[in-house]
Amino acid sequence: MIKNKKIPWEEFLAKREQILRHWHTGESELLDLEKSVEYLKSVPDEKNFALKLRKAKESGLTLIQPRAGVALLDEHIKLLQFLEKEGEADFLPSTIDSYTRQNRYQNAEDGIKESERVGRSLLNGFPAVNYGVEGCRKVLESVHNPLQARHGTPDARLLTEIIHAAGWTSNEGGGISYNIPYAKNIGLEDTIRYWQYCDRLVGYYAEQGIEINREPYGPLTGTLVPPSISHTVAIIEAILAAEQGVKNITVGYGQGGNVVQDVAALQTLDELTNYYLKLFGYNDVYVTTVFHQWMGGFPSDEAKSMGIISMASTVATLGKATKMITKSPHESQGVPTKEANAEGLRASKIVTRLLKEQSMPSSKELKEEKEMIKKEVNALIYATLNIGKGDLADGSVKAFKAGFIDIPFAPSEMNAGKILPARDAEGKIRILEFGNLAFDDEIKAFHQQKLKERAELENRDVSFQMTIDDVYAVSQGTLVGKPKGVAL
Ligand code: 8ZB
Repeated sequence: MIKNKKIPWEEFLAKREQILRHWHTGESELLDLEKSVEYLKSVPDEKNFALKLRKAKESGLTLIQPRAGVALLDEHIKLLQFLEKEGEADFLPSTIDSYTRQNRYQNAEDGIKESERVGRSLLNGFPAVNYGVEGCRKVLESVHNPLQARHGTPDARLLTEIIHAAGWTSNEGGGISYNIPYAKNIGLEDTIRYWQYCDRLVGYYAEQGIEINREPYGPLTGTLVPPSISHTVAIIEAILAAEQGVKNITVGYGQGGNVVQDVAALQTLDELTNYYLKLFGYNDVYVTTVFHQWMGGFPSDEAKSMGIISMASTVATLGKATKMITKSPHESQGVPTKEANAEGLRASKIVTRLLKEQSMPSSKELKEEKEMIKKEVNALIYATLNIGKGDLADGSVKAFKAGFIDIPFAPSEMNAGKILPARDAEGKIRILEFGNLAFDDEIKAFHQQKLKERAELENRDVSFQMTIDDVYAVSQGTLVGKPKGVAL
C-alpha cells in the first residue's frame, strides 16, 4: 500500500542508484549530488523559476511561457533564444519528446541521428535524457530566463535527475496528472511512487537552500474538465509534493471558456491549495497559479486563434494567474513554427500588460460560482481522505478505482470514465452524468438544474448530444454547442 510519507533518505539513495544505472549517461560525476548542489547554487537568481514566480505574484503580474522543443540541441537553443527575444517569454520550457516520455531512450537516440541526417526535427520535443546533464546545462547557459521541463511522463525519475543537475529549476508533472490523461495501463500506485521520488529530490535540494518549483499538470485531458475535478487533483499533488519537502508549487487550470467560471476557478485554486496545505500542516509552501490558454480544439483560421489567445490572456490577467501557458495561431495544425509561437506570446504579452492594473470585480455570480467550486472540491477531497483512512496517497488510488474522482475523456484504465460533462446555458462546465463522483445530492441538483435551463432554451432534452456538440463548439466559433441545423 502506498502512503503519503516522506521517503527516508537511505531508501531514496538506494533507489537512485538503480535509476541512474538504468540508462548509461556516462555522467556519474555530473550526477553526484554535491556537484549538482554546487552547480544549482551558481545559477543566477533571475534564472531561478521559483524566485521569479514569487516576485511575479508579489507584484501582481501575469507572466507568460510557451511550449517548445525540437530534436537537435543547437536548434533547440536557437528556438528558445528566439522565443525570449522575439516572443518576450518570461519563462522558458523544454517540451520533451514522446519517446523520452515513455522511457524509450534508444528510439530518441535514433530520432536525433535521423534528424541530423535530414536536417530538421523528427521528434516532437527535446530529448533531454539523451543530451544528458552537459547538454541540458548548455541550454540553460544559452538563455536568460528560467527553464522548466514540460512533458507528460509517467516515470520521469531519470529525466528529473538530469534536468535539476543541469540547473533547470522547475519540473511539470505529478503521479495523477501525468498518468490518467497520458497512459492507458500504468498503475496509479506506481506513478504516485515515481513522482514521490521526483519530489523527494526537489525536497533534498530545498534542504540545501535551493528552491525548485514544481507544477502539477492542471488541464488533465483539456476537454470540458469541471474546475472542481482538476482542482482536486492539483491539491492532492501539491500535498504529496509538500510531504516530500517541496516548497514552491504552481497549481494549474485550463481555460474553460466562461469568463466568470474561469476567474472563480483561478481564485479558488489559490485559496483552496493554501487552505489544504495548511490544514495538513505544510505551513511554508509558496503557492502560485498557472492558467492554460484553451486546451481544446482550435479553429484553423489563424486570426480567430489569436482571438482565443487574447481572450485567454484577458481572463488570466483579470483572475490574477501568476503565469500563463500560451498557444499559437498554428494550434490546429500541431507543433508551431518559432515565428507562430512568438506571435502567440506577443499577443498574450500585450493583453497581460494592458490589463495588469485591473482585476475582475466581485459580483453575486462570481461569489456563487466560487462557493460551488469550494463545495465540490471539499466533497471530493473528503471522499478521498475517507476511503484512504486519512492518507491521501492511498486514498487517491482507491478514489480513482471507486470513481469518486473521475476525469472526463481520460484514456487510463485506472479511471472510472463514467462521468460526462456539458455546458450550461452560459457556457459554464457542469456535469451531466455523475457516475460515482463523490458529490452529494445538493451539488448534483445544482448541476441538473443548470443543464435543464440550457435544454429548455435550446428546445431539446438534456443528453450526451450536448457533450458532443460542446467538444467541437470552440473550433467552430461558439462556446456552447448548438443542436444540428441551428444557426450559430
Ligand atoms: C498537452 C499539450 C499539447 C500542446 C503543444 C501542442 C499543444 C507539444 C510541442 C508543442 C511546441 C513542441 N506542443 N509539443 N508546442 N513545441 N515540441 O502542446 O501544440 O498545443
